[in-house]
Amino acid sequence: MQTAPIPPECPTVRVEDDRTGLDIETLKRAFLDNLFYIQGKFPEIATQNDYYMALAYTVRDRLFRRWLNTAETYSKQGARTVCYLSAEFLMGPHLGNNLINLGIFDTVKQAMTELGLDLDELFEKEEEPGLGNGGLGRLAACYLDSLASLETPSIGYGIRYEFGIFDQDIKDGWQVEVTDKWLRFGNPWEVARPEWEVEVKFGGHTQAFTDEHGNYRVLWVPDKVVRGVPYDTPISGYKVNSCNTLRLWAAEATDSFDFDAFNAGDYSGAVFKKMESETISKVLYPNDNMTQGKILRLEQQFFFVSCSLQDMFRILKRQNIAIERFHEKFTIQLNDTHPTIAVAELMRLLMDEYGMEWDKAWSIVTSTFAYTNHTLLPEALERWPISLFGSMLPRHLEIIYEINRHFLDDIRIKFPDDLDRLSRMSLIDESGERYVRMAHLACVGSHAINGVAALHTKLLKQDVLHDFAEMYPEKFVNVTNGVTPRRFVALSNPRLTRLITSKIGGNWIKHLDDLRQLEKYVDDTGFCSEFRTIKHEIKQDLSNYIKGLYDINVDPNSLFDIQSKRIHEYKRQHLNALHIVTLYNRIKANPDIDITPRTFLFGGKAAPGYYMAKLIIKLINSIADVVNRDPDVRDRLKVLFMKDYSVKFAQRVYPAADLSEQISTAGKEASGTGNMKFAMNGALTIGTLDGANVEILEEVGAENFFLFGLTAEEVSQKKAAGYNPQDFYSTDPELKLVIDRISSGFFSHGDTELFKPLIDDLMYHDQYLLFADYRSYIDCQDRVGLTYRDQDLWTRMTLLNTARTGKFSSDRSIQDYIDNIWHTKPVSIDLKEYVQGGS
Ligand code: GFP
Repeated sequence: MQTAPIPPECPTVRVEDDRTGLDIETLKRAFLDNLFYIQGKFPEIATQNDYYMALAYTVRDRLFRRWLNTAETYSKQGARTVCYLSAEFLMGPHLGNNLINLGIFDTVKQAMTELGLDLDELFEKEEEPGLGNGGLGRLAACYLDSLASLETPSIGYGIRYEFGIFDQDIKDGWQVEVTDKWLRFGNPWEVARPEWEVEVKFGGHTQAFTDEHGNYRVLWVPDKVVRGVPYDTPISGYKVNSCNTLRLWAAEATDSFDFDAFNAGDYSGAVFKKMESETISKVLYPNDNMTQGKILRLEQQFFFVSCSLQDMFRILKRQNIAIERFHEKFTIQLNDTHPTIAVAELMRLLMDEYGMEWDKAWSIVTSTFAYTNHTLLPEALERWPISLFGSMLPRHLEIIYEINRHFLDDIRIKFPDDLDRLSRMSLIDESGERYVRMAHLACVGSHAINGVAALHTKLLKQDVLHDFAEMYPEKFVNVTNGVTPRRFVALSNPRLTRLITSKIGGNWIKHLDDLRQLEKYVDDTGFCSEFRTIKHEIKQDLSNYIKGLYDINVDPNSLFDIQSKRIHEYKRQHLNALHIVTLYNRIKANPDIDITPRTFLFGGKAAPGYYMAKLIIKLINSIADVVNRDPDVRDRLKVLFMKDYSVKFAQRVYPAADLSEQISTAGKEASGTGNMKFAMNGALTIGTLDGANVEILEEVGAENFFLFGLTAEEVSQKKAAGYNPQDFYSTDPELKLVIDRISSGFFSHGDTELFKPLIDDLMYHDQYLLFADYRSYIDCQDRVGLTYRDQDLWTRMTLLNTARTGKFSSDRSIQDYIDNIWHTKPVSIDLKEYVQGGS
């Protein structure tokens, strides 16, 4: 759509103070104004949700000035821009985060109090956009926060799912999925931009033709066209004026109504096309490191990728930048393989829409893309059956074949006569049914490939992407993940934030390495006791919350032992369960045994189709039922599965933990980010040498970390040597007792069948080596229990954890991407007084 330039005679419009002012009186006035004019309510009839909405609009107004100034500055400067393509953005609630970033948290709290409202209650009203499954989507959200805070021009591109990750209920110990209707009360943070909609084609066939210059060209004749409508959300940076954009695409039918069908009396047929098109952005796939090869999933991927690339061409045009300079203007990060079809789509756009020849287009494509891999599980590497792919994206399949032809030639040159290598590396898997290998396409089409922790990158090069590391050693870099200290400390742990700031000033929120200055207080008994008191108060808060939600008493003096993350066999929540049963057995054998009281808390969702993960949830709940009721336990153990784990909930949980469970089988967890959030908030980690645990241990020091288990190398060796879990079962009496007790139906009302699939799997396969790591885990847990009794030592260790987690700020990760992959420059934003008109 054409923009309409402002006529010179247009008067200057001053931004109203009510939309920008940050003092208490202005905030109160603006809030009431929004309640009246946007929510259409007066206080007597307003609901808490109305108040939340009025406040959200008040804060959004304050972002708009920054947002528009930022967009205008980027546009004028034609600034090089990071485009972060991600099928998932697990943003978490916006309100609190924006208050922190704008530096108005305390003022707004005060304003609300003066109006008789409780800010914390308003926070609770926010429906969080759960547009992600777990770590990958949450990482994307942290990165947007850091990109804005580092004043880096960037756009996050994704899908505006109408239904995000399901809400989790627990019934009779089992997970039950409930639709997440996050948009039901409206979303005050987004702005629809229908004027920037684009069309996305699907299906049909291609036709070759010769253009007027005699060049070979291809025309794609689709059989379906869908509209993509962008919805923009401002992403504020921390105490800077920069405010970037998250642009999420919603699918709509090109003609919303089929009037021919309607007039012919086919009323349902008339709306069918509309519904079918909108299905594309209807729901987030609750996938769990498994590709399901579903048509809708590929449609979603292509849909948002095509929308986003077309949007970049629109921006190029508006900024008057030549198509040939696409890669100078944009650097595109592929967040996992989900957006990899972008490689073929950018080729198509450059060649078919803009008439560029192959070599030139390919050089632009490979200068533009970089690919982040997030997994070491081979089953998680996406591939699409050729038949499905070709019928949905016929032109892209042709392009991929052509990329492959060039690529296989390159392999032949570098590794002559190596047929095995050719078939291993080909973009097309021809070992059975033919598939397009998306990870291979990502590697070939990108100039940089990164893993998300040092060990992960090393293992990628060694195993999963070994051939590619030999072919393109220069492409591989590591970028260890990070998390934003704004949301995960400043917002979620205000008490700790105040204490730290009172000692070392507030700079650490932006320069997390400054936390090192806390080390000098490690022998300061006054400080340590304050540190400990804060942890205790937060545990008390969580206990109260749990009491309100579950009517369970949890003792804040007990050790809070927490494992919260998606439920997956490799993450080994069931190993944690085996430890609980071990302690329980010890108590049953000797009711007066002296053990450190513990509260075991679990949180996380299982993919709806992942039976074993759901059975693990049932097991934890079944153990909880018995342990929590048994009078012999005398409250020394408490077990709780906290339902419906979300970002909002996570913010309560991280600060309250004493012990963070990071117990995946070594070599399976790419990085982990929960491990970082726990450690920052002063929890000690019990963990394997897996993912970023390795680096956390390096930073905090081995003496402040509870390490156990086999290393990744030992895991491979053990498997190669023929691992037999029963060797451990038959030689470790405690393990045997634990397994026998579960098998006997003790935790399942005598039902010996219920947990049989899980137990049989452990006894006869144990792919994730729980039995092999059991003894070392239990011994390590015993050390944890003993150490906790020495509260001075424990506090010292926790303080050193917080002090040494600077490396795990997402600011550092983003700076690594900038330095090693993107090569962008910060652009600082001046806030103008006026929004439009001459000055
Ligand atoms: C995945 C990996 C994690 C990693 C995140 C972010 O998380 O190890 O920390 O991506 O890179 F498994 P999930 O999406 O599987 O939770």
